[in-house]
Amino acid sequence: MRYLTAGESHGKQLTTIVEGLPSLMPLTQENINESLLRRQKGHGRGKRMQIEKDLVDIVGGVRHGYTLGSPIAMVIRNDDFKHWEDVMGEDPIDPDQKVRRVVTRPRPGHADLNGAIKYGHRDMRNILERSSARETAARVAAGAVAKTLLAHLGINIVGYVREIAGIVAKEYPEMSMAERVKISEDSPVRSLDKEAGQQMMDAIDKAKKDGDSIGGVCEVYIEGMPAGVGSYVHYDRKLDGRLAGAVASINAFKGVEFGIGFEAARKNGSEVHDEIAWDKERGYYRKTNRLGGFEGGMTTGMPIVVKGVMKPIPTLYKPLQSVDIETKEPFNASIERSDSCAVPAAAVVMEHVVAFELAKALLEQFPHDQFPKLKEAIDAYREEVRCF
Ligand code: EPS
Repeated sequence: MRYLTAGESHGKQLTTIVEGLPSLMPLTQENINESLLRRQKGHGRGKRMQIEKDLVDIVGGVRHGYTLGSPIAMVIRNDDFKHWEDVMGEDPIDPDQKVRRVVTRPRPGHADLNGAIKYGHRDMRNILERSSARETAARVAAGAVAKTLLAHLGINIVGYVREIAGIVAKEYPEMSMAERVKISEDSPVRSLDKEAGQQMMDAIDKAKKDGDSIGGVCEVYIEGMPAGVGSYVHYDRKLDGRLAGAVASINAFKGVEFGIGFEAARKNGSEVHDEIAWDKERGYYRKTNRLGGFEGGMTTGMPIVVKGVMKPIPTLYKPLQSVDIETKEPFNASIERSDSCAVPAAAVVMEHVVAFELAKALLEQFPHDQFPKLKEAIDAYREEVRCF
């Protein structure tokens, strides 16, 4: 299974194509819209999210509520396009027509300057329109399809916020999946820890007032993946490696951890590795889950716990120095609108990006032309693992 996205932030629409999904899997627009709506929420979002109401239009690959086995094509329209038609239209323009909203001042921390150098654009709008995190809506649509597949296989996934601006939410290793989903959904910053959540909101309000932006840490938690998915035999088949790549590819993400992650560097081996146990009902399990559900590039059958670090959004009201590419003069980069913190939304993006990689790994490992046969094969494998 693979996916492609296309579309510019203030262009007509975002398009997503997911290819390689089995036939006969129940899938509705609601499955995807629920995810899109979650991505739009969160304390700290800017004015753009008041303009957009992200709704998907499935335009291929689904009939009467079931997948056909053909590529799934999805469209999310940009409501803001109506304000940008003359700037973002696809038709050629007269050579003497003045283009509006030309960008010649690269924002520090953005793709603007490097992208302009690479693609030879003097108007950096051609870069920022695509490098914008607006694209994550299209990725969430692909991930929502994957998440639906996982849910039908009894694999559940949720993303929430662990940290914003140095305020760290408590860890709840015993918390059930249902509670994680409900509590994070009810929190404006997707925090499982109410007290820390309030402090995070205060920090976001302060950053907004100061014209600054703040980052944080998202965590994605998955239950129900069978042991032995992924592989140790070759570098590009290690599933934790693939997840790390996918997470690091999210806009503004700078680091990835599994389980106790970087903390492992400061502990002895006996404090890091998880002891193996067995009982009749569960089969093999680990007494702890410090490695976050992976050993040797494969799932252990324990919950998968992945963290991703998001830097503060680089589009700042508070100006940072840069250089105009036409005049070569220094100037202070400032902007008209931005999010002061998008970490809660990024947790939803990360959840969907991870869901896609997990679903993809399952489809590589099990026969997957038809969904009922995939489910049958995975159920049989689970029983095999239990009795191994
Ligand atoms: C973004 C800048 C803002 C954000 C946008 C990402 O958009 P605008 O330039 O239109 O104000 O709102 O995020 C989204 C549109 C979205 O859907 O998440 C950026 O520069 O990355």
